[in-house]
Amino acid sequence: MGERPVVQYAVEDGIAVITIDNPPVNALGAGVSDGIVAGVDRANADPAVKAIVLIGAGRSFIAGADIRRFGTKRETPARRSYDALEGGGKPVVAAIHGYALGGGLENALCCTWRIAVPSAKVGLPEVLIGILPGGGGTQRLPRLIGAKAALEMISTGRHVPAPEAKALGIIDALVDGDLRSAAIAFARDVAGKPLRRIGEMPPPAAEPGMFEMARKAIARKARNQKAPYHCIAAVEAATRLPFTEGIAEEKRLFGELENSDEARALRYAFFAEREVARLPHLPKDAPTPEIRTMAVVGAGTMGGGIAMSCADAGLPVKLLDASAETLERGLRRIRDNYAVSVKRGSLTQAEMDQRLTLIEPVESYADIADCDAVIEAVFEQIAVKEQVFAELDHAMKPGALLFSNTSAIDIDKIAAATKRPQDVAGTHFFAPANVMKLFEVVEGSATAPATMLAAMKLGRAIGKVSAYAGNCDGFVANRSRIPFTMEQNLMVEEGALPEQIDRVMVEFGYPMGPFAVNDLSGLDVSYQTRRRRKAEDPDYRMLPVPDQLVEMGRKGQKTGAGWYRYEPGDRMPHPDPEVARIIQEVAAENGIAQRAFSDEEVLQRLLFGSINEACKMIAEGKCLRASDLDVMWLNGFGFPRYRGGLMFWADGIGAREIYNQIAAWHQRYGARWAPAPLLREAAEKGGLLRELRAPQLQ
Ligand code: 3H9
Repeated sequence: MGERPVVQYAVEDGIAVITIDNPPVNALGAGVSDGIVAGVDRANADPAVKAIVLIGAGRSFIAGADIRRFGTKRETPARRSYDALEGGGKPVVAAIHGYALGGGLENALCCTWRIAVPSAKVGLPEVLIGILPGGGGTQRLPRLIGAKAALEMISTGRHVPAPEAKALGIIDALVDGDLRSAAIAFARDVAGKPLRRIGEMPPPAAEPGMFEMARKAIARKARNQKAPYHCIAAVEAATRLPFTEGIAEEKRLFGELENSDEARALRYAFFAEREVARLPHLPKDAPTPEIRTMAVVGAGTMGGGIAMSCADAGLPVKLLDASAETLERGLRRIRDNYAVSVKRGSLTQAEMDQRLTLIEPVESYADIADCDAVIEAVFEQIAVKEQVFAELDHAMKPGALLFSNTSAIDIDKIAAATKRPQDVAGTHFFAPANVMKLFEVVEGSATAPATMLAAMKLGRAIGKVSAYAGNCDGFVANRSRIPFTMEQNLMVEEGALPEQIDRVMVEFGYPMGPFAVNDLSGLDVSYQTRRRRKAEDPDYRMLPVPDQLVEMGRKGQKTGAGWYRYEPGDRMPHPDPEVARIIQEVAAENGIAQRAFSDEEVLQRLLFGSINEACKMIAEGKCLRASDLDVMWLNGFGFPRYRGGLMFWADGIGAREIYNQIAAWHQRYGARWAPAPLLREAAEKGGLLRELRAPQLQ
């Protein structure tokens, strides 16, 4: 038997049905566009065919061009499916379910009609992978729905739900029931009606100043990127050029983006975020227990945020706290957080009310015994955690999964407080838990594969990006950040000012510099941690500058001063000569020579130590893939997505150069810069850092 064709053709009731069948998401891979062209030609040539339906098999219409093929050499087809669909003499009905994205929606826009099931989503998300719609979308969508609405869709790349798409005029009809039969019936109805070709519509009008305003609005977010600006330029072209010239302009702009650094980085990030979901070292046949009901222990800031994440995803959650007062305070905080979203317009009051009904406050372990999984989010102290897990072990039904949101405590010690360590894993959220996407799943030495898989799935189900972490101090994400934070502080002692370091990182693409972030989250937390660490380890390197700031009452924004000073009622950081003076004093007391830093040195000192640490964690098997670390930095630490991630960015410099620099710093600064053997190996072999994998995956 031959392989099933990626495009199938059938005629039913005088209607030709062209079905795209290219799993998993009907991307426009090899043969798909040719298959559509052949189907359309065949239908147009057959007098018995009155109209044509274009539909997707499986879970989606068409998710767009095959992203894997970008940046590779591709043959230019003799005729594009877009031209064939729009140019024929018979009406074509696009029947949409699942997703019609990118080239998928662009093909649909070349059809005469578009119908969809209510759950479908449409969009032109190309900007998110550093390109622009290159199949006529920038010219047809503005003609169909107006320049303003099209500009918004194309420059955000957002997925528009079918009912909204109908209101915008993208979808002609919403249909319930079997889509294929509905599409055939619709096609029979419209057969013989005049054909409306979007490409023949006049250029849409644009409000004066609209494009200039759009450029201004994205200036901060689109720093260092071309694609968002090219998207605006392409829509602008639609408003002032005849269709064919607009298409030529779109093609020209697309050509400038396809192989750009940002497009390569964003494509890499797209696939890294899919790869991170896989745990190939676990047995293939491990079951994945279903989690339908959740409990969270601890109604503090983290616990509340976790409960919100569950409720946001429609998952019922019981929130347990031993103290009625803490519980009430926690609930108030949750209500206040939702109310802010309602005020901002990102949530409706009805949605807020619905979410609140999913969060049930309870005061005893017996009340949560029946839940499928529980996440502990209590005070970060081993004795407290052990007590909670002993209670959970006693109370929870057999098979319930016991997760800890610890960011610092050994999962094995926590699991040892139970008689079911196989059911225990870490599920580490990043603050604020209801906002940050990263969800580290920590495997203890006794954690069962089923527990790991269920935790990974739970993360995805609540809209997070789940990533594997081995059990080690700091787990993977935070451990990889330690050198960054250390160098940030040590450079200051050597003479780089916080405002220089922050500027370098903002110019690099971070939304905020690390010192401004410290001020936002408060300097006192890490101050306490340092004291604790010093008590445990006399060799622990203290940080006298931030220590002194805290001791002077400069704890960050909340006290009106930290690394910067703040005007009342304003969050804008102002460089403070007082801080410069403290730095000089500390340096003088400790005999640290002051010098100037180039911006490049600042950037490299901050990031190279983390690359080195990543190599160590991969060699230890704590981090499975370098690309997992990239996903963590993108979703947990605000690393600029258009740079792919820490290790992808590192490859732009090269393992050899990074190794040489680290080796030089090792000579100069000592043990903390000892190069990782895996980094040395990559440098010697000329390998790519982003392709490094843990021993258990080899
Ligand atoms: C474009 O169209 C350019 C045009 O303007 C024309 C220019 C000339 N290509 O995400 P999932 C794979 S640009 C290749 O886990 P979900 C994905 O890697 C494109 N592969 O599922 C994964 O594979 P695996 C514009 C793709 O249900 C599997 O499908 N379109 C593509 O969570 C399942 O994916 C986009 O940017 C693709 N286009 O989400 C849409 N799409 O199983 C990109 C998916 O091996 N895609 N795969 O890991 C998405 O946003 C999501 O995949 C989607 C489904 C929402 C569709």
